[in-house]
Amino acid sequence: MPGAVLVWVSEKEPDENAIRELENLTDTSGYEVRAIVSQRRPRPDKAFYVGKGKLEEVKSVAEATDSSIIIFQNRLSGTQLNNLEKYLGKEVIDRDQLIIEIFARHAVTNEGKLQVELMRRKKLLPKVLGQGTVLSRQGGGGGGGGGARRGGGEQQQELDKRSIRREIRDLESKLEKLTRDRALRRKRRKKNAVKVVSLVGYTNAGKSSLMNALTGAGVGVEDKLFATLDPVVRKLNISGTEVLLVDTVGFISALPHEFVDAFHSTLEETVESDLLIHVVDASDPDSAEQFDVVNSVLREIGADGIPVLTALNKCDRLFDDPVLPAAENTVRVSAKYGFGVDELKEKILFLLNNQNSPGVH
Ligand SMILES: Nc1nc2c(ncn2[C@@H]2O[C@H](COP(=O)(O)OP(=O)(O)OP(=O)(O)O)[C@@H](O)[C@H]2O)c(=O)[nH]1
Ligand SMILES: [Mg+2]
Repeated sequence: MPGAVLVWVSEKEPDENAIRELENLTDTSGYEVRAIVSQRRPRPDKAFYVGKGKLEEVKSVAEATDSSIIIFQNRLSGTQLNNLEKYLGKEVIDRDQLIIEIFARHAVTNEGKLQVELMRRKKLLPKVLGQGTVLSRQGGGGGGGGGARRGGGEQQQELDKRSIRREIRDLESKLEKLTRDRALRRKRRKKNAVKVVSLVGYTNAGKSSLMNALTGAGVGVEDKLFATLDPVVRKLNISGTEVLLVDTVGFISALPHEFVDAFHSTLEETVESDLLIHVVDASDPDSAEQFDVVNSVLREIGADGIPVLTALNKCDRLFDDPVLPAAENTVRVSAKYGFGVDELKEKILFLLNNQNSPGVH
């Protein structure tokens, strides 16, 4: 596996769980974490994000560990990305790009691939726009290029910018068509009065495992982040009542800004559900924070107001009570061992038949 150096800049001491998450993302996208360089800094440097001394440290650590990529936890501007790549002489990406690359690996359907391409293009645009900016410090890492060449560069930049914008428009119109197709399918379902139940939750919480436990669907399960990207729909029969169960993309803290826009057609599936099952990895020390992240994404996409059933999953790993309080619509389950699945089915049926229950708060 190619090596990566992680760079972490924060005001306070970096949080251990958040570092572990970045390591998992890095590992999932096929890089080996060789070193982590962190810096406490109240405000990022405009040109390089990190300070001068840190920049030198990153450079020498990357060389000493033979790493081919530098991954920043922090969101970088187009100018910072370009400056860093030039100075360090290696590929530099931020956490957003890392997530988008994982999405790209896991997209299977045409729709999923288009959504990922749209995110990629949107993320690429600021980098292209930042290319004309001259390094504002340290004179740059290797020859500034003469006037004639710079003129050519600007022309190239303009061409790149236009072609990326055109690609974005193309992708958006292709996706719009797919969104309309989905809406049509939903209308048909509604006419047939089939209820739709969507599994939502933090990535790796066990949504696909629970889908399998509920329906025997055989959906891919992996100890990887964003293993599921494209929505999977399966029939679920509960005591003679047939419902449709949807397994979909998981959420993560600080999702790339481009996500909600690009994944519009997939997220609509969630927004139009009759019931949400919020799957929580109750064995994760960060489960309370993850619970809040998922709720805020649900609010952002307009899925608050839909009744929610909380499934505290991975209870087989718990020796103590889960961190989250056992609220009214909460079931403790283990998708892996099938524990609590019957109770979950009963609650699904009950909530679908009593649609006045509260949604996300
Ligand atoms: N111990 C235990 N492990 C579980 C349980 N449910 C899921 N897992 C494991 O958790 C990991 C993630 O499970 P998935 O079902 O792929 O999770 P997901 O929420 O669909 O994840 P993404 O699609 O990546 O967002 C896998 O390694 C599963 O085997 C459970 O009840 N107990
Ligand atoms: Mg999954």
